[in-house]
Amino acid sequence: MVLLLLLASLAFSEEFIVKLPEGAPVPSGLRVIERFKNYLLVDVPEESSRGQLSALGEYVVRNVELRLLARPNDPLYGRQWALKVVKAEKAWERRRDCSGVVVAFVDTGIDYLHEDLRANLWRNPKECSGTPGYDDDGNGYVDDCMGYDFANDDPDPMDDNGHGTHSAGVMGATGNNGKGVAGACWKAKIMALKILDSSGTGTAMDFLKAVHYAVDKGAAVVNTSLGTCPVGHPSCPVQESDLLPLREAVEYALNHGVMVVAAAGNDGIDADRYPVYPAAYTRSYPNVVSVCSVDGNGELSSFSNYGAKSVDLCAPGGVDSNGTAVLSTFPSDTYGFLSGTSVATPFVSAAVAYLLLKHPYATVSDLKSYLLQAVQGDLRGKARSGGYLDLSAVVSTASSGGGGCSTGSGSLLLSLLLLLILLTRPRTP
Ligand SMILES: [Ca+2]
Ligand SMILES: [Ca+2]
Ligand SMILES: [Ca+2]
Repeated sequence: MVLLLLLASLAFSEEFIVKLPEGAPVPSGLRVIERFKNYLLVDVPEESSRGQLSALGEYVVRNVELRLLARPNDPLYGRQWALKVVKAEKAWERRRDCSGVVVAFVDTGIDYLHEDLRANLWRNPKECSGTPGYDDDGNGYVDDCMGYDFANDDPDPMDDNGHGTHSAGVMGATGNNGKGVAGACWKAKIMALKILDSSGTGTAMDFLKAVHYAVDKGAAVVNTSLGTCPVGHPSCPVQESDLLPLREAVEYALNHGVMVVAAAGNDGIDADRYPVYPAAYTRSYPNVVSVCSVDGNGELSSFSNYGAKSVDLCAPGGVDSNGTAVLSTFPSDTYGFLSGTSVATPFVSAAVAYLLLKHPYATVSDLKSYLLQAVQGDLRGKARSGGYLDLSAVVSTASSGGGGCSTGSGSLLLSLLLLLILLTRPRTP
């Protein structure tokens, strides 16, 4: 048969769907990959034989590739230039859901009723369905259903400033829901912890309490878009010795394998010389990531702190070529623009969440090293990684399971340990 000869003689091929007439037999000589009812998936070498195939069936068409439509339908998405800077669409082809990881936002609170956030908020089930006025989960906080307000010492972390709602939306505004904006994660689990008051100021004591709360309630990442003034700078009254509680909060997170993603600060200075904490703890703690800000062109924002040792990587937190800042959620079902390293930080928290989902047993050091490799641009001398976040690289690093992953002795040991645990795990009936 001519067709058979054609199939045999040509190396290059393409898949076609042949629809046979109802009840017709499968023609001989076809390289059938799969049959479904009267549809055949066949391997066809070239265009010429397609014409011959046409005589056999009702129609013959290419088996077209379907791709996930990673561009979300959120009406304001077209104005979210920062998502393009981090290559979010490419990342979303692989992953869009971070809801397997709880990310605590230690900030001004969150408008947890916001139309574009409420689906993505963490809840404390024992308190949400518990007894009013009673500490149902025994964690020392009464009725903390939606998180806690440490600034006013009450269980309502509603945002009375706007900053925390904006930050939360950057990481986890509900994507593809036909409303507002898209977060770097379309689905998320965001814990609202308010330590900054309506004017945006808070204390080290409340930071300590909030980090303990986050860790004790199972958060894997603490997003902290706040910090001290640049220590050592004449304008800053803070002494290093005053910072022990802040340091111990970071240590508490470290001891429980929790990452702390922190803003590098908006003083436009070298943080190696004038460190802003907690971000600058990246120098001594593997669970801390310090985030600087880039503009739409991938260059360091003029306000952003930098530092070859004290800053890890940047993310978009500045303005694009039109002078437009980063769009996200604002309280009362509104949307608005903000800039700052605090805006850049939740992009990196999203990246850490994606990494954790793929590598649930990775150490904080592993996570940090994956992150430092997943960068683009040229920010050498400004940040340890020498670049700014590439979310698509984060997600492919995460999906490769090997290539980009650290194979240090620590990881190897952990793998061996896991293997042993699996091998000795009792069988369930
Ligand atoms: Ca409680
Ligand atoms: Ca209660
Ligand atoms: Ca949305």
